[in-house]
Amino acid sequence: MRFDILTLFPAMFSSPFQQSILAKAIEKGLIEVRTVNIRDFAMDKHQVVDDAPYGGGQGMVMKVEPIARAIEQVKLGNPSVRTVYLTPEGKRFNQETARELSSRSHLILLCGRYEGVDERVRELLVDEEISIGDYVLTGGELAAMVLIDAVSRFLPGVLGSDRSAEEDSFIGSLLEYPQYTRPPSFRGYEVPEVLLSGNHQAISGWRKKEALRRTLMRRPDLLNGASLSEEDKKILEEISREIVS
Ligand code: 6GU
Repeated sequence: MRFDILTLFPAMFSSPFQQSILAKAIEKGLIEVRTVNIRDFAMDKHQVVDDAPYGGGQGMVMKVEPIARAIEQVKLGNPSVRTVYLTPEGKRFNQETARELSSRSHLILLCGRYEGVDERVRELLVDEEISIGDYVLTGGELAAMVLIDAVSRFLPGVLGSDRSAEEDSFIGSLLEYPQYTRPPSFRGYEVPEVLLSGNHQAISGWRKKEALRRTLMRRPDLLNGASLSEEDKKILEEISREIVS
């Protein structure tokens, strides 16, 4: 899968993709991440990419022509590429959107700065607008990194062969159970005995209960949409009884 990031700050993207799983994914050719500097597509002598808003007001607006030329250059190589604009006004990004986007072979990620882009960019050049949450960042660059990371995890071979993105939190609508590794005792805080027992049935029972407990305590909203078995519901009742007593 290929990502073309349109940005005024391409240097922001150097290190995140040179580490760990995403670096390996690039090395294996599973993903390709390129940056396109929008400023290179400003045709005037001073390479102006922003201007004051018509009608007055605070800040600067990113101009339409450099963005249009940058997008059109990427589209020369692939006319069917999908263009996503990262903005706090977009549709909220989640695991489901990440999975959907992972079925595409090529995305353009347009990163806004300042007071955003000229509305004609959104009307004429963008297919989809995405926000990564209800807070305001200084630009779309960090959001683009988040999106690429979450989407790439769904591509076959990016995670270890024995793991799949589907198994992780939110897909089954439960949070993960607590994990421990050596030592068995740290400053008097012991690893739960059942995990050292070698009794696999007891261990999976404990993990199920702790995943349900954690979800109930931290993200009860996830339980509404979860596909809970009768067994799960019994365990939840048991946890609720333990809490009140
Ligand atoms: Cl995509 N951009 C900016 N600037 N702020 C955000 C965001 C995006 N998503 C959440 N906050």
